[in-house]
Amino acid sequence: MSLKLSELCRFNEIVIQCHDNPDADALASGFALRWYFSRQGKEARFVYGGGQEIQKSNLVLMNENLEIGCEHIKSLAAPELLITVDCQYGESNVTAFPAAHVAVIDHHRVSGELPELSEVRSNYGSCSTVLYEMLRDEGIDINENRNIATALYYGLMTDTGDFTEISYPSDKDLRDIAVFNKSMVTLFRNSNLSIDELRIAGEALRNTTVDEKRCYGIVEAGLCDSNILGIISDMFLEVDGVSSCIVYNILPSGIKFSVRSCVKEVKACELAGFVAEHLGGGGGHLVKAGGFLKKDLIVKAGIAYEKEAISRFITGRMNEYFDTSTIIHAGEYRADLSEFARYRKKEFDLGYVQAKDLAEPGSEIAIRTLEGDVDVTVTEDVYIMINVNGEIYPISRAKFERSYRESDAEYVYPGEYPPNVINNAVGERLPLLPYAKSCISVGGDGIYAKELTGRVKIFTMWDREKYYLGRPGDYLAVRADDVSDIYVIEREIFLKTYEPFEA
Ligand SMILES: [Mn+2]
Repeated sequence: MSLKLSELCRFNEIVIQCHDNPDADALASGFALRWYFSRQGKEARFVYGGGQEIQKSNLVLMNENLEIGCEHIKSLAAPELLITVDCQYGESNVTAFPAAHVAVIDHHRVSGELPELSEVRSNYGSCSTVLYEMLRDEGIDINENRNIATALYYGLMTDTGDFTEISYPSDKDLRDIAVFNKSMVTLFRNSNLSIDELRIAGEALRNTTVDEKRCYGIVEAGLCDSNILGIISDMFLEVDGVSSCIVYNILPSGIKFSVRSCVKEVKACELAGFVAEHLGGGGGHLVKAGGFLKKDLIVKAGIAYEKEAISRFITGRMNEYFDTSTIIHAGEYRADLSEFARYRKKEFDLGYVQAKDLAEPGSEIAIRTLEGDVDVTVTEDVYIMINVNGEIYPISRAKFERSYRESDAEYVYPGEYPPNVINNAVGERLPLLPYAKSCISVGGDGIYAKELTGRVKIFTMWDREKYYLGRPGDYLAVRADDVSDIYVIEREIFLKTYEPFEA
């Protein structure tokens, strides 16, 4: 997947769309893309949907002062080409508009099937950086237009916590190269809140609840833009003793909330998903996330749609999250094997890749497993398994050799979407299939496993910073030949691929 902007010029009627509740990065990306088209003699529209018009002061100023002209729309007659920027078509925060063709330019994790015309660089700090590079690839210098350079710089700045979360070379390039309008950026930066929003934040912060045992905080805020919820939660997280928090407000149609976490034991995106389970949706990043609970679903669940009942519900969900998750650190945990039964893998044709075929030894790659992402340093001894359903996970060469036998058969991938890993240093996606070889499971010593009755977070031998999540019904597994190697197997995969084994 590598999209060039010039490939999009074969279309004539073009609409650029960013996510609902646009942020600075979304505005900047669409702005730069529309500028590109206008240079090619094509007039594109730049729009966003959703119930709310941009309210946050810095974004209103940015949209007006830089002449971005992003329009809020309710409906759209299907254009020839719809390009989503800073988001992916089909996502829950992207109002679905019809289009004859769809393209995607983004920097978030891939969330579903991508159209053929897409460029997603998941490890980039901002979509502004993606646009900066795509323009450069067309021989266009962003500094030809001061407003474009200013928008892209500010988009990157706001998406990376004032550049503090920057680590990729291209992000640094944009930061250092952009010749931006300093007074404009200073103005935006100091217009983050309106006076009413400052009062809403102040009022909200007077009524914080902190659970000292579980180290979380809860705040209900008044009516405000969802970005303000984020600002309040950022501030709340700074408090000593608060390592995760949720800030919400009650809207006529449902409850909007923002989640933060500064500890590796709590992924903000997972906590947001837990709070919203069955009642709406939640997600985001490890540190910052958010979500929405739909009023009709809340009422249907028997919860009164009023302050007190909602507060009790949110507190209950938070307590449940912390009380029902067990944290396991591989290597420190000693499994009580009397609770486990022994299993071995059925004989299957599987695939594997040697990590060194994908990236230089020493480089760090991100492997997206079913139970969570792991960052792994490439060595001669790292292999990546491609399991029966096409999902992937890392395995050491020694364990691979004990459990699998190489086969001469050509490898046929069983899944729908070809798997990738990401080279973290450059944010590049590396497809596995060109290097995949066939192997057959030989059983080996097998594993000890037991069905989970609660949620388990496992910091495996592979990654001490990010956990695998196991849910009730999944299986906790320990390798029989190395009981310190503990992990989670998703229920369906376990039932499909393992059988009882008497040694
Ligand atoms: Mn962004």
